[in-house]
Amino acid sequence: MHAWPASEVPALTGQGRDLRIHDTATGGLVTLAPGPVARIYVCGITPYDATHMGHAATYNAFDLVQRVWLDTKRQVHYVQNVTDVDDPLLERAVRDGIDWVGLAEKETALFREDMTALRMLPPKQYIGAVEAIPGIVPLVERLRDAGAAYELEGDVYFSVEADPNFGKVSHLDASAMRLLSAERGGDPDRPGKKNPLDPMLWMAAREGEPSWDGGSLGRGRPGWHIECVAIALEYLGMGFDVQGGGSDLVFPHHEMGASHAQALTGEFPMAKAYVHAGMVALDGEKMSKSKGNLVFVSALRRDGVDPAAIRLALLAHHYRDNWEWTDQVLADAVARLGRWRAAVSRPDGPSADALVEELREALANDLDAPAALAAVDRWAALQTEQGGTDEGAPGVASRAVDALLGVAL
Ligand code: 5CA
Ligand code: ZN
Repeated sequence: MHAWPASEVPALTGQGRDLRIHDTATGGLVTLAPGPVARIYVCGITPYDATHMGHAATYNAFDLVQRVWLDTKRQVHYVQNVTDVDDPLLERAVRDGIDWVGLAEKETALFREDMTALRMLPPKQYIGAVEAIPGIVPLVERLRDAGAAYELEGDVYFSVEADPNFGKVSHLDASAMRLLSAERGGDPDRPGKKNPLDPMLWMAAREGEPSWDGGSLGRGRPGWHIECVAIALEYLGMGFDVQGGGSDLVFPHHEMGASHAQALTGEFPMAKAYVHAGMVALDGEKMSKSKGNLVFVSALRRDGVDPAAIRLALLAHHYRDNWEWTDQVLADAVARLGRWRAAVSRPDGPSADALVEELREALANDLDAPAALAAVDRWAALQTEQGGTDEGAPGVASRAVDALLGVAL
């Protein structure tokens, strides 16, 4: 699949900082030391509805990760998937009496537009589940042949018992895992499974549903977790730097992904850091396509909201916090954008050199975007109240805000 166009990232003078970030698997901060090419996999959308503020907040977090790395003069190899065949997508197409392929294409196209408007850096490879099937089938065959997978009425399940490190991403107990599995696409109550938590790797063709040639697996379609593992291992390889997503992906998705990868390669962990963004809520409940309590990026854009203000609204929250979208959040962001734009529109001002360092420090410290915004607020207030004589300062400030926060002033 094609991704979306990249906005330019200005190079800043001085030295970028290495990123310290929270790793769910170890439960603490890790300082990442990627090679010259940092590798990141971020779980993409299931395209059955438009991009909402929760998605945008999660992608914003991983965009910041890349901006910190780029500032250290590293290159970034970024891979993202699109779950363009899965139960919720097929169910929505049936509900609305539309073609599932057309639905996925339409929502993916809208996602690209939203990401472009928000100045999110595009992945180098943007890979759909359907196009990944030829790579998924041999992995499932290998897992089966190694005894890490088994067949149940034509479907193929992964055996969590095959992984000595199972549980080391989420650290949940069995009962919590069982509840989350049932909530998030698993089938713990299906009779005949070796362990209720075992996730499906390959689903045999169902009447009226799309299916693909699965070689010795028979016709069918891939399970969810193996999709991301196949794509990540093909394009990034084992031991990449960050696997990212919202906190609703900790279990089962990222736990099972680590397990599949462990059974395939004998190594743990698949990613050096498992990084998870908090959940954005609306009216007290997690924003979700299944509940329908949604604020869409595209709807705000249609209403004339500047995408830079949407981005500032996201940045006003720490990525690991759960937070609530309200009209006030947006109004505050619009006001802040106005203040910042006024501050950089003057030809001179107070020196912004210290501001650049404050932004670097804030983001390197577990992506503390609210601290970064507070630093820009202080510089903008000084500019407004006292001004200054440094001729390059407004340019330095706006380039730093663009490069590190993705906000064009
Ligand atoms: N296709 C899978 C990942 S492989 C999937 O979870 N798709 S999704 O469309 O449901 O979600 C896309 C991303 O947005 C995921 O990282 C998910 O964790 C995140 N996300 C979904 N809802 C919210 C929310 N309310 N707040 C923050 N992030 C969210
Ligand atoms: Zn994923």
